[in-house]
Amino acid sequence: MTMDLFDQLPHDPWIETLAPGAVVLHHYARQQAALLFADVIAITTAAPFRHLITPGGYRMSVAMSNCGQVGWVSDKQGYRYSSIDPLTEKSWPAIPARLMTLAVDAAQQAGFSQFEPDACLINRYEAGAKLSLHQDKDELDLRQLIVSVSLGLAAVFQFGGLAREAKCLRVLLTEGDVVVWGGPSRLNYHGVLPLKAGFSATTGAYRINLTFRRTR
Ligand code: MD3
Ligand code: FE
Repeated sequence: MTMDLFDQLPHDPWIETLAPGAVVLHHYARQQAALLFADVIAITTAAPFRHLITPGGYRMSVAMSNCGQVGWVSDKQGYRYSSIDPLTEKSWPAIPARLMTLAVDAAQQAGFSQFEPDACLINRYEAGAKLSLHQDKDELDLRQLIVSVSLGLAAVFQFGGLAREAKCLRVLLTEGDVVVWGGPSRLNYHGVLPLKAGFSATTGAYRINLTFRRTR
């Protein structure tokens, strides 16, 4: 019975610095998780999740969508940001105010006062889905930070170095964790290990990750 009282205590975000410029705000968005997920549902009703094809011809195990002025897309022609969703042939939905505020506030908490994202990539992981080690470098100005928000099932995130061969740190990202990637860590290799099956009260069988970016 008294456990319920503990569960309702507001817990401060626990801040962890992985590397210079890479700051994890553990649990930062946890109280808002259901509202944030409702925003994801609204966005992906207009711009449905889809499994993109890599330039090499492989179907990505992570399903993706976007909101914002542009969205990240991949096909046999390559990776790029596009103002038109190739699936619906319409503009992407705008970034909802709640998501925008969260990203800007988190950046500020991590010490970055100037962040105006123009794109938000939404990744949906089902059991077994993974993201291989990669760098994010399709943005015009690579000095601009990226803010990531995780919802639903937890996943093991791999944080490497500037070389693919560098040893990776493993970080468990759970619901409400927000990570700010700026400064020297912006070009570090990173990935997500295959998602373990489970059930989340917020998202059901899925993990959702949102990455807010300034692309131009
Ligand atoms: C470190 N997403 O969408 S978020 C991606 O959990 C991506 O879905 C992962 O990698 C996910 O590109 C990881 C954390 C993240 C995002 C961007 C980064 C870490 C980063 C850019 C530079 C360094
Ligand atoms: Fe990435």
